[in-house]
Amino acid sequence: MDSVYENSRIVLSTVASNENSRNEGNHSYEQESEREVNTAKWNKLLLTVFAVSLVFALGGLCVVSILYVRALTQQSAQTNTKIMKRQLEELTANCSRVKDDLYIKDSMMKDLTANYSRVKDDLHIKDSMVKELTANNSRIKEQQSFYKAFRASNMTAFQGKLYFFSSDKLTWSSSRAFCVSRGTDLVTITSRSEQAFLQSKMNEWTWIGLSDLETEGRWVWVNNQTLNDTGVEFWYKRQSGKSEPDNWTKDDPSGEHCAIVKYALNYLKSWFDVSCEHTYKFICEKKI
Ligand SMILES: [Ca+2]
Ligand SMILES: [Ca+2]
Repeated sequence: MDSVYENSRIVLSTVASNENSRNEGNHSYEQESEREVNTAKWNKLLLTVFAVSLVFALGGLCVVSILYVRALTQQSAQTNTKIMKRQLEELTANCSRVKDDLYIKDSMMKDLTANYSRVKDDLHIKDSMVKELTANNSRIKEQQSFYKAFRASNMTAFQGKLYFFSSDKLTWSSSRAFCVSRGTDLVTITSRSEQAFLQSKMNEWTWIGLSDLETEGRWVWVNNQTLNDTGVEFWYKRQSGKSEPDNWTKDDPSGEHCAIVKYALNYLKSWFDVSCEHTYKFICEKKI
């Protein structure tokens, strides 16, 4: 009986021992599984942390890159701005210098223009003076020529007039042109004494400065005085027939329009109208 009991107890002990062993084995497996789960969780957590860190690192790198690029851009922009500002200052300075130069040149141009105008005016004045001097010189030469001719000819003075008695014979118009070219004109007789004086100096028929070339019958002296203006006339008077001036056309069909003095007659009746194309001596006159 005891042996059976003892065997039974051994068996029970063995069973109990096996049961314990089985229980212990199950417990280790659970622990191992739990450990693996925990490890996986930690790995996952670490990966998540690593991934997040990596994202933040990349983000930070991007931000730093952006800031760096922005800083570089700003620095470049500042540098460019400084360069442009310096260039602008230089351009402004150059512009100012050019403006000053232009102002100076404009002032110089105004001065030159004013000087040119003054020189031009001076030249104009001098040109006028030269012309006036030339004209005076020409008049002086004419007077010298006249006085030279006066000394060399039978020219004479009477009551404030000089008379040139020609030795050559010309037509009336050529005679007048000769007198005018020497600063004189054909004689104008304005008094009985002058008529008497001139006729006393004549030795041939002689032109005087009287004509009716412009209007037939209207006798006018070369100084535009009429016979009414001077108040004296010394036409030849015939006892019978028409007296002078008669505008005779048998000698010249165009008539007679120029006056002569016939020296051998009464000086109070010695004027004749004749053809202007005849040639006679003449008298030039100049007031002194
Ligand atoms: Ca006439
Ligand atoms: Ca006549």
